[in-house]
Amino acid sequence: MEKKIILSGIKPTGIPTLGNYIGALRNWRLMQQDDNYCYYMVADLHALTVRNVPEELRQQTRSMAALLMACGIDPERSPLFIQSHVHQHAELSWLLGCTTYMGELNRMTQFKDKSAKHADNINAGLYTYPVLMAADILIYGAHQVPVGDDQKQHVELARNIAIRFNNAFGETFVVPEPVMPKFGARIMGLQDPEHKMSKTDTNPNGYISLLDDPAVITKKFKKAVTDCEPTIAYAEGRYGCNNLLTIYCACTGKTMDEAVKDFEGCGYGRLKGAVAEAVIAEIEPVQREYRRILDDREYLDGVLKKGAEQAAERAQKTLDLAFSRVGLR
Ligand code: AQP
Repeated sequence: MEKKIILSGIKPTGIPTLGNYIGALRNWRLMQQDDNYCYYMVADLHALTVRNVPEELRQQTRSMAALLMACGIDPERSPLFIQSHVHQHAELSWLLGCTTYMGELNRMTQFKDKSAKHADNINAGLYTYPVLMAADILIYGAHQVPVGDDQKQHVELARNIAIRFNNAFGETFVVPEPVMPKFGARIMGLQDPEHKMSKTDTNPNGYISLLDDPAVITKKFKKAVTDCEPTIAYAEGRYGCNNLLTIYCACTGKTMDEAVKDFEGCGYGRLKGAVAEAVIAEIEPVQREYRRILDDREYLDGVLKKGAEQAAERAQKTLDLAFSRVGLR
C-alpha cells in the first residue's frame, strides 16, 4: 500500500508554546507511523514576515530544529529540514501565486490579526504567506497536514489552489486535508483566554514556553485568568476555565467528563495546581532531550543537511511537473 504523505512546519519566531505543542508538535510525533511518510520543517522563510534580527533568527532556527527532535521527531524516519534550504518552495510559490485570487487572501483571518498586531509593518510577504504555505504542502504531495485550528484556513486555501491548478493544467497536485487534535486545537492565552496562546505574546505570563522551568510553569498557571463561578465546569463563555480543563485533558489523556469529575467540589487553586503538574510531567523529558541535542552541533548540522537533500529530491520532481504543466519547460 502506498504511504500517506504528511507535511507540517513551524515558524522559528521564538520558543514554541504549550499551544504549539498540544495543537501541532505532539501530533507530528504521533503521525510517524509505518503507513505514513512525514516531512517536517522549520519555516524560516515564514518568520521573515515580521521584523527579525538576523543573528536571532539563525539561533532560533537551530534551536527549533533541536526542539522538534526533542519532541519526538525521528530524523531517521522523517526528513527534518530548514525551509530555506530547499529553494524549490519559493519557486513553486510564484506559480501558485498566479493561481490565487486576492479576494481569497483578503479573507485570511491570520493576515487580519497579524496586520493589527504589526501595524507598522504590513508587508506583502505577510499578505502572500498562505501561498508559500500552499507551496510547502503541495510540493511534497502531502495528503495530510497536522495543524492547530488557526492554520486550518490556510490548509483549506492550499486545497482550493491545488484543485484550481489541477483543473486548469491537468492533474498535478495531491489535494491535502488538515488534521487537528481532539483536544487542544486552539489553546488559549493564560492572561487573555479569549485569544490563542502565541509564542510572540508580549506578556510572558500569557503563555507557557516549552523551555520554562517547572517553578515558572506553576507560577504562570497560578496567575492564569479565570472567572468568579463557584464550580469547575466546561461551559459556554467560561474561557479561562475551559482552557485549563482542555490543557488538563490533553496532558493526562482523560476525557472532559473525567476531568470535570476530578475537580468536583474543588476551587481554582486545585485545578491550576493539577494542570501545572500535568504539563510539567509532559514537557520535562522534552527539555532534557533538547539540551542534549543542541549541544551536539555536528549531529544537528548533519540531520538538517540530510533532511534538506531528501526533501529537495521530492520537491524538484513536483516543481518540474508543475513548470511543465504551465508551459515553462
Ligand atoms: N494556541 C495554539 N493552540 C493550538 N495550536 C497552535 N498553533 C499555534 N498556536 C496554537 C499551531 O502550532 C503550529 C506552528 O505554528 P507557527 O509557529 O508556525 O505559527 P502560528 O500559528 O502563528 O503560531 P504562534 O505561536 O502564534 O506564532 P507567532 O506568535 O510567531 O505568530 C501550527 O500548526 C499552529 O496551528
